[in-house]
Amino acid sequence: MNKILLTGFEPFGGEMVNPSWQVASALDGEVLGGAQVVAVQLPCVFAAALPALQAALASHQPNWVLSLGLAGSRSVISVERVAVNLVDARIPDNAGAQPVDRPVVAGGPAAYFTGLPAKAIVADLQQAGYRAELSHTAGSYVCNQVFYGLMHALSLGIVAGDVAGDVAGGQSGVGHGVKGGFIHLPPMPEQADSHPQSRPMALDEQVAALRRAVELVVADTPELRIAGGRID
Ligand code: PCA
Repeated sequence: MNKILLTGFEPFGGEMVNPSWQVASALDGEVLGGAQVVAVQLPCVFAAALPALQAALASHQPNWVLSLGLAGSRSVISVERVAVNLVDARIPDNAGAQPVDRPVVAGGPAAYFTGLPAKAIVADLQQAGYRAELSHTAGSYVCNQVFYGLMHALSLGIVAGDVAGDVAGGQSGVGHGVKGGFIHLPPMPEQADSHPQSRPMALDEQVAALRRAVELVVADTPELRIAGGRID
């Protein structure tokens, strides 16, 4: 059966929960659009997140990869369109590291676009009544690092190699054609005190919305992408 790898992050920034892992783990094992969901948690640690992603790619050999993260300052589900080759940490990661002005992959392209039908996902979620938007920045913290590292690995056809750009070291696992992308989630109601400027979204609502998003990722066709049209 086809597989979609859904990643979520461990809590960070002193919080006890992260909706990205709550959502991913809630969908773990479901079959959506004929694909099995496999959920894997990533550490919110610059030095460890991409190796953990790489290990998950190698062991699960997915056909699609959707990574999720918390955007504590946002009030909507943000379907990310662009990953940039930049690490510029606003706060220390869970290992205490706070890298600034570094590339994710030295010598890599400035940016990658998502491989997922972002506009179609946003349009579908909005039509179904969920708060969703197209986002043109995944920030410059661990989420953007994972998004960029994922897109870099998939662009090279590396799934069993080294995400940090070692083409020669990459063995062919799942090859070109594996599609990947990133969605940021708003805080959950129990996080409201930590994010007073954001409108929280209940976990059930986030899970239901992401179920729809996964179904569209799996059902992706050129027609679906064209139907997205212009979205703000
Ligand atoms: N959000 C952070 C990293 C982990 C997470 O869930 C981010 O947006 O970079």
